[in-house]
Amino acid sequence: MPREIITIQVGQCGNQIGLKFWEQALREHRNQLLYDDALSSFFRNGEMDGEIFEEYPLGSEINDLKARAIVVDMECGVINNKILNGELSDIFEARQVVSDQSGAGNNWAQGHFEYGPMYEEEIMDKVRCATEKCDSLQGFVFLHSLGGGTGSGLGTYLLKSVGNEYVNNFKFSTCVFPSPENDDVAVSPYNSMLALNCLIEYSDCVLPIENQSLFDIVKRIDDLDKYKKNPYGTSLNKKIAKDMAMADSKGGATITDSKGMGHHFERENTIVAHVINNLTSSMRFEGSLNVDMNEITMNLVPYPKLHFLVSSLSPLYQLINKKCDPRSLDQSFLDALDPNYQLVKTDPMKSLYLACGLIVRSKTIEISQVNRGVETLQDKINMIYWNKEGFKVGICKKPPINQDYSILSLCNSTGIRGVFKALLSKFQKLYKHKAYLANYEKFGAERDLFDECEENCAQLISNYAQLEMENGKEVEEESLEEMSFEPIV
Ligand SMILES: Nc1nc2c(ncn2[C@@H]2O[C@H](COP(=O)(O)OP(=O)(O)OP(=O)(O)O)[C@@H](O)[C@H]2O)c(=O)[nH]1
Ligand SMILES: [Mg+2]
Repeated sequence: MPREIITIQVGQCGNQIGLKFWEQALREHRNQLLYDDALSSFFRNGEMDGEIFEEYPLGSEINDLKARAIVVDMECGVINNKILNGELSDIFEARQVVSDQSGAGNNWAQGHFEYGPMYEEEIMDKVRCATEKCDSLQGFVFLHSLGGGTGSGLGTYLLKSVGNEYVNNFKFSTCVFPSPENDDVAVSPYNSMLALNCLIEYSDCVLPIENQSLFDIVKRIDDLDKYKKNPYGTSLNKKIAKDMAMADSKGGATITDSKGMGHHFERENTIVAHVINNLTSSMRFEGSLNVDMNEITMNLVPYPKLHFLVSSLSPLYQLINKKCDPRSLDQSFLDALDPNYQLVKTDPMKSLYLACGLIVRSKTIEISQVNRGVETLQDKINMIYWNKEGFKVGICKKPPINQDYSILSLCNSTGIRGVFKALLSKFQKLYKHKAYLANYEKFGAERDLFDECEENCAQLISNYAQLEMENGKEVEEESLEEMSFEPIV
């Protein structure tokens, strides 16, 4: 059975989220003694012998764990400070890392057309090295943002390179979409659209995460937290305290400092890492009903290009603040339909669902409880007419640390088109004025490419709309058919 997953984390955002994910995953496996099949999906076990990492076989005691990860950034700050010299430096080997000095300057084209060809060979060599250490490679998880230059441009370049070489292994992309209201990168709509164009074509499954959703969740946590009344102590005068609270809650401090010192999306990334942890939990631990990422992709993506998932996690607010949000199990199932629990904002009641996945983590949950939760959801949502039963459920018997249970829902729903519509309109506002285009043309991103991206995004939006229309018609016809059996009175 295919097993190992290789994570490719690119750019500042990809690496900061990656780091949080590895940190949480390590904590979850802290008390484990033996290196088993499940653990080997994300980690290698062994010991350093000089420069070489000597691998131990399955079934051996856990010694040194190394992440099956490729770490790439064209700026060296995060890599030097946090990856190679941070608390988790032991789980990365220098040979897994590729970095440069100056970054891609928030320019997709520089990341894609300059750094792509420049670093392709070096990075792909590292990818090959990582795959050679796998018994049976399952696929790749990419972590990156879309709004900057490296994660967006080079990240999508690597997605293509990996796709060309590993045709039969899935490519799963976890991507952070810039906040439309609070982003420091003026050209982020260009970068995101250029990246989206590649994701539509080359990724098997995308988990979009909107920074605005993360900021809103964090703000709600702050609003709920009584301690936050005066978080900055009594010695500060009220005005400074107020300004800081404002900046924090808007994500303002986060944004203006995103490339420098200060707040580094700490809480936002903690949330994303929890999502990835839940997503991968049933691969990392033995469970009664395991689903791997291959199955998720297979079950949730009925049309190849409509492969964008809406995720929500519950309990959510407690992850950051223990005092928030106690949820009952039944409530947690329903949170799958609450935009306040979604990592990308959609309107569940106005969406058509093509397929849904639930990953439930609990030691004690019974199948009957899960079935009841699924039935409640089925009653509430509008599922496409040919897939009324389209729920895929995974159960992992190991709950997250400090929680009794958690439910991650992953839905393929037409509601996601709102995200693309908003992005397209932001893009068009800039493109209409041909703003900043010279910066992109300089690196080989011509207007043809911009036009292509615009068309493909519009096409994607219309594909979702079409499904809604067709479903409406089918449902109408079905009910007419039913009616035709009624006795005529
Ligand atoms: N959630 C989250 N968003 C981030 C983080 N770091 C940056 N961003 C967002 O990502 C976008 C910028 O991308 P970065 O990842 O900083 O850029 P990069 O990939 O390093 O590319 P360059 O620096 O341009 O070479 C903006 O929308 C930021 O708000 C992070 O750690 N977490
Ligand atoms: Mg950067």
